[in-house]
Amino acid sequence: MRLPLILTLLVAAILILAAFIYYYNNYSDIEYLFLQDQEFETDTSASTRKWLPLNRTPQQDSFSIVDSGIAWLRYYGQSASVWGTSSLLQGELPHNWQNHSSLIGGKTLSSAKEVEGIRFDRLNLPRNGSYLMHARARIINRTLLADLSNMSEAPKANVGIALYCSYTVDGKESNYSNPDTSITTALHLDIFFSSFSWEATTFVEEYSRHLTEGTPPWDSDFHIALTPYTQITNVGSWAVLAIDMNWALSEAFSIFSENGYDVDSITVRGVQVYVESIGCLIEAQIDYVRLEVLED
Ligand SMILES: [Ca+2]
Repeated sequence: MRLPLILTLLVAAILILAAFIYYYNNYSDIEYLFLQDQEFETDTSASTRKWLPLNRTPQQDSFSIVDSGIAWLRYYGQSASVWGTSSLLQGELPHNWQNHSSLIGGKTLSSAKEVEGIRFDRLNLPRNGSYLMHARARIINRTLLADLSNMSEAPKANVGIALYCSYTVDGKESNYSNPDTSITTALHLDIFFSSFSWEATTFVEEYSRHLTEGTPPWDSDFHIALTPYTQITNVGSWAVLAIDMNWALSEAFSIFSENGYDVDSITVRGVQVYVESIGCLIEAQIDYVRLEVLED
């Protein structure tokens, strides 16, 4: 009677060990997205700059620069009907819009190499709390500009980081660089550091967790917007955020699923830090955006 019991225990132990090895190997296969010049140390005036200034819906008194260790972004959003952005780009935007420098990826920041994209699989995401985005930023100015009677929606002002991704459905990858903006080919994943909307007489915090589809002629892509639990609320003082990338990536896949899209993986191909607004002035500074992988 004893031998079968020992055998059973032995087999159970081997199975547990095999499961552990499988689990560990799977996770250790993950490659992580990092950023070049995540401390903003190379000024945008330098030819070796890693971040490219961009301005969508250009307006007077708007700019995006990296200077003396700080990314400084300002968008003067007078329009009552059109969003605009001041941003800094690294990597490639969808539809062949623009590209600059290169994202880096790998198992650690020190071993990360230039890559076209970093893929995250729905069924094999970085563990909860193991992959963090730290950002230090402050809002310099947030002011209502538009005449409220002309507004088609509430004036809004956001600061954040956008991950531009191709995606796969049933293993088939979207045609990220397709210049035809009437075709859905990309995910724009917006993670807000600060998100405010004008209500009656004041700015109030917005908490986003939704998917929208782009409006041509801009694009027809998927846009997922996420606000972390803690965001920058006051104007003037520096704030430090720690965003769990497991949360952001898991939420993106959940939101796709809730909207009926069965997406298996996303591949980050471009990143922008930005301010954006409609009907408001928004000005912010970012000291760093550090992506960090924690050891076991
Ligand atoms: Ca810095």
